Amino acid sequence: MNTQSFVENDDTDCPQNFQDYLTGFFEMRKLRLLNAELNNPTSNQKQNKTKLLPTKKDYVYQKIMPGYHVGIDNIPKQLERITRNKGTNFNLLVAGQSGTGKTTLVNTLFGQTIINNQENESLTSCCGISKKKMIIEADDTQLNLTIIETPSYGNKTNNSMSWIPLVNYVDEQIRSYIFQEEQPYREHLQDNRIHCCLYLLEPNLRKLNKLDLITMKELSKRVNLIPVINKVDILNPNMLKDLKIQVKYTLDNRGVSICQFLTEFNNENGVEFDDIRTQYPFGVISSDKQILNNSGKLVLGRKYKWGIIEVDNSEFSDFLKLKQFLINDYMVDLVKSTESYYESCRSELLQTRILKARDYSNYNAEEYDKQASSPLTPISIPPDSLEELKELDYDDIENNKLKNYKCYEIFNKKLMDKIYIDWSPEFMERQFLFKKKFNEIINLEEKKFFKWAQALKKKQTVLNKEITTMAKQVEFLEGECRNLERMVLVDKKGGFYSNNSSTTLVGFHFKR
Ligand SMILES: Nc1nc2c(ncn2[C@@H]2O[C@H](COP(=O)(O)OP(=O)(O)OP(=O)(O)O)[C@@H](O)[C@H]2O)c(=O)[nH]1
Ligand SMILES: [Mg+2]
Repeated sequence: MNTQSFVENDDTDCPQNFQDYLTGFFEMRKLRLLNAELNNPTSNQKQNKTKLLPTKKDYVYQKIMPGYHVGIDNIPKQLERITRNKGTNFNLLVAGQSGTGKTTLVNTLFGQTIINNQENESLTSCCGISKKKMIIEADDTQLNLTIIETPSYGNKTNNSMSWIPLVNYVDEQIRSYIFQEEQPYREHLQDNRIHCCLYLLEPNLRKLNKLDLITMKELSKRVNLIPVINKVDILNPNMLKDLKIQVKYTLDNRGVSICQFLTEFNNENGVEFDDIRTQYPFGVISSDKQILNNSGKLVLGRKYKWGIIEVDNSEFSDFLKLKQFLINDYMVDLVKSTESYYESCRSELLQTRILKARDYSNYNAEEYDKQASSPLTPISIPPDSLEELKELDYDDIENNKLKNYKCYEIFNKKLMDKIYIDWSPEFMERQFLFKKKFNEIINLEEKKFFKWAQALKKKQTVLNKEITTMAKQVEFLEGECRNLERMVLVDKKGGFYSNNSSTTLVGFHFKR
């Protein structure tokens, strides 16, 4: 199967080189490794050795006396009670281009209009991302649900960079949580980390949009991604089958991983979630309108001239499978697996902050000037703090214990955010475009200046010639003046003079 042809504008839409650009924590890792290599080529090996998490190997297997009831079998019930009382937080990102049916699908999943499109505009909205928090209660159980949507996604004339704010938003939620955890009071800690992303695709039989592909690829590195083809009611079963095969094949071949974190998490917990890997993409029909079905029952569905389709009719739609996976079976697993991803991001960020400190403690202004491309941006660190940074053990950072906190204090959120911005593809692209524009302006001005200088030179030559001619004329006229003076003198003394034209005076010799 040829996936090349299934991706729209493969060579022209989103810039190829940015497809492999990494942002956020991936960028951080790149920066950290680069810094480590620049400063100490052998440091990578040293860093890898630190692994402090206790493993099951540390435990001793203890048998309980037969007939004695310890009560550990009640732990699941206790957890159930806690979950019932506290509720479960679930942050669901519903992404996809405008009009793919994101709002409708969310409403269909929860069986009522929990979001409406008018309201969407007034929700907490930033960079084309809207967010709504709600508490859903059913059977004594509470779900603290946050729906993050991307209204009007892909509506720009040039969408090559549209995916970056969305991906940055996902990273920012993790970064924000890490920094919130460092605060002394954590009661108001807001957990906005994305647990799962439903990415909605149009039922387009011809092409997979390039923006969709790159967004899914980048999101799949960060969240549990589930691709969904919506509005499959416009396709017949064979068309839907073909489309699913095409989409699956393309995503597999373009490195888009489905629920990657769930997979990693599964391996650790000895569970296999094969269904999600074999069944994706889900082809669904969504509708937030209730209609009367043939048995006279109100159901969610769509009405056509020829009849009706219920959204949960498994013959035409995978809606039930999706709902089963997302809510009934694996919601907690999706949340838990995000936690393990968070751990790796947290460790990445903290390590980067320590290694940044090492770089600054070795910081040499002259060296910095020599390497214009150095990833170090000068910041002002008080001299005593700099001394403290110099004293830390960077080869074995665990030796520093709480002293490492000094690094976290200096390389705080503000500074780390700046580093992220400096390294983000969007910033780099903008920097590149500004530099290009600046060079174009300089070239244009230089050309103008050159033309102007040439014209001035020409003018100068003409003027010089004029000056020479005029100087000659002046010289000639001065000569004439002198002759006339002499003639006047001769006349006064009673000598001879002529009234004729000046030419007769040329070469006239006076006797004084
Ligand atoms: N035929 C059909 N139409 C659908 C389906 N799902 C949604 N729609 C229609 O698609 C249109 C757009 O749906 P929305 O839910 O507003 O799409 P959106 O992705 O939220 O759009 P933005 O908020 O602009 O990004 C509406 O008219 C929906 O009724 C479906 O499964 N089948
Ligand atoms: Mg919407």
